[in-house]
Parts: sequence; C-alpha cells; structure tokens
Amino acid sequence: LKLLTTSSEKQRKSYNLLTVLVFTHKAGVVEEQQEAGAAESDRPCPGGWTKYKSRCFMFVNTAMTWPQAESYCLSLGANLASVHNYWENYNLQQLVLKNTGQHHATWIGGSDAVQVEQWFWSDGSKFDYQNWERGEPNNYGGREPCIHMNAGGDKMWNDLDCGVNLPSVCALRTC
Ligand SMILES: [Ca+2]
Ligand SMILES: [Ca+2]
Repeated sequence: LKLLTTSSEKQRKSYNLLTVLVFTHKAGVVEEQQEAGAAESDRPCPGGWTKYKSRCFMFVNTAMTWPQAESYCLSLGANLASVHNYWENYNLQQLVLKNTGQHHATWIGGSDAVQVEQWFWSDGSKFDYQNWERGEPNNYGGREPCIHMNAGGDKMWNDLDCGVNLPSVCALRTC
C-alpha cells in the first residue's frame, strides 16, 4: 500500500510540474504577443507609409508588371500587400482612392503562379480571405496568375495576366 501511495504521489508531483510548465509556457506566449502588439501599435510608420492596424502600407502610383511591383516593394523591405479581411480590403481601397481619386485597378500580393487555383501571398502569410469579383478568378486564356483589386463593377478582385502594368500597394514586413 505504501509503495502504491508513493508511486501515485510521484505521479501527482510530476503532473503538477507538467501543469506548471504548461502554464508558464502559455503565460510566456501571451506576454510576448501582448508586448509585440503594443510595440507595433505604438511604432509609427516611416514617412510616406500609411498605418492600418499593425501594418504600414504605401500606394505606388507608377504602373508596373506584378513581378516588377513586387521587386520594387522588396527594395523597400516590403512585399506587395496581402489582404486578410474585409476591413483591410476596404482600407486599401481608401488608400487607392485617396491617391488616384478613383477605385483604380491595383496589384496586391496574391498569385497562383505555381499551380492554378492554389493561391499564395508573396509575403508568405496565409491565404485566408478572398474578395473575388463575380465570375472571377476565371484564369482567362489559361494565363492569369496575379491578383489585382478594384476590378469590374463591384471593385472586387480579379486574376489577371501578370505582365499588365498597374499601380500597386506595398506593405512593410513586421517582425
Ligand atoms: Ca488564375
Ligand atoms: Ca480574370
């Protein structure tokens, strides 16, 4: 009986230790996230960049192909903007409107260049939101791998030939 008790006490102790470790780990993660969140929201964007939530965006008026636009963003330590919800999309539309006076067709960072219908953002973030114009993405002519916003009557997204020259929106990488 004593042996059993000792063994179960040991188990309980190791369980408690495990609980403490898990709790400590979780608490640490939450703290880190809060710190990162606070630091990001306090940090102003560099000149010429517009802040939305934790990211900095810049409208690039020079019309370029999608790969040229992405390269230009890269040269600024940024990528073409990824879009993850309705309000981010709306905010980017407002940025374009402010700069061009209209809902001008504008490159964002999505493409399915590797495999048709397998969409990725050039900044490596999850493709967790879409805002396609009716009938899109239609991969017209079998070669439309790049996403632009403000397409068609509803000003939503269209997949397009990456070689078309359009303005673009860069987003700074946050780290
Ligand atoms: Ca396509
Ligand atoms: Ca299309």
